[in-house]
Amino acid sequence: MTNPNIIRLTGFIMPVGNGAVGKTSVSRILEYTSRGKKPNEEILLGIQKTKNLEFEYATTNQVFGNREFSITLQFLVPPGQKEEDGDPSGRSFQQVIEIFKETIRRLDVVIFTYDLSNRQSFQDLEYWADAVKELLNDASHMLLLGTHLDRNERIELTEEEITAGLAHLQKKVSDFRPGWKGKSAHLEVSNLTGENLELLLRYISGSIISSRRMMR
Ligand SMILES: Nc1nc2c(ncn2[C@@H]2O[C@H](COP(=O)(O)OP(=O)(O)OP(=O)(O)O)[C@@H](O)[C@H]2O)c(=O)[nH]1
Ligand SMILES: [Mg+2]
Repeated sequence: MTNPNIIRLTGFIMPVGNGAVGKTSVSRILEYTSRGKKPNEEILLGIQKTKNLEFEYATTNQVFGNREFSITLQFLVPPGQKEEDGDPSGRSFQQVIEIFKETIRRLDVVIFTYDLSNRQSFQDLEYWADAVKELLNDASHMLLLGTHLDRNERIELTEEEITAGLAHLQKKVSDFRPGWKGKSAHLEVSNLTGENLELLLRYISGSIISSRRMMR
């Protein structure tokens, strides 16, 4: 039976970042997390390079304050292929955005995604801030997400580097959009072991609620 007191919301989330950082993986695996399941290698192995805009979603029940919410996270997952890569085997991020930008009306959360074992993918987030900034609105929240937390060859990004990186992304967005008042945070997860994915689900849910309140 559906509970009439539950507040239902759908939020739109776009993960951006270099190829193979785990944008599709995290969007797909969160659906398993929302059903209380752990990910496994088989699911990850079935994920292929993104060549167009992909859609994944997960629905989660969360309590904030004394309110119960049923939140649908609608992920819009673009390719990590950059226009200048000139790879003809799939559409680039820019080609996909050119096609879909009129249909993407609001993003509640942008997830700047990098692979914790690949420093370049962290450094390139600046590129992705430039690439995605026109799709944001003043209440879009931003999350800096490190994947591959399970890897042993993790690069050691210090807390200062992460904080500075996040501040840099915030500045890019607010220079472009002076009225921007979204919130930012960072989190590290593993799409293989599921570590911190419940926290991610809750963080994104809270961001959607907050972003909606700001737009009122
Ligand atoms: N060990 C481990 N592997 C991961 C993790 N996240 C993703 N992968 C693997 O990394 C590879 C790339 O993941 P994708 O989700 O396809 O990456 P993407 O960012 O969507 O890449 P593009 O579609 O090319 O832009 C896949 O083979 C995944 O199995 C993680 O947290 N840990
Ligand atoms: Mg992908």
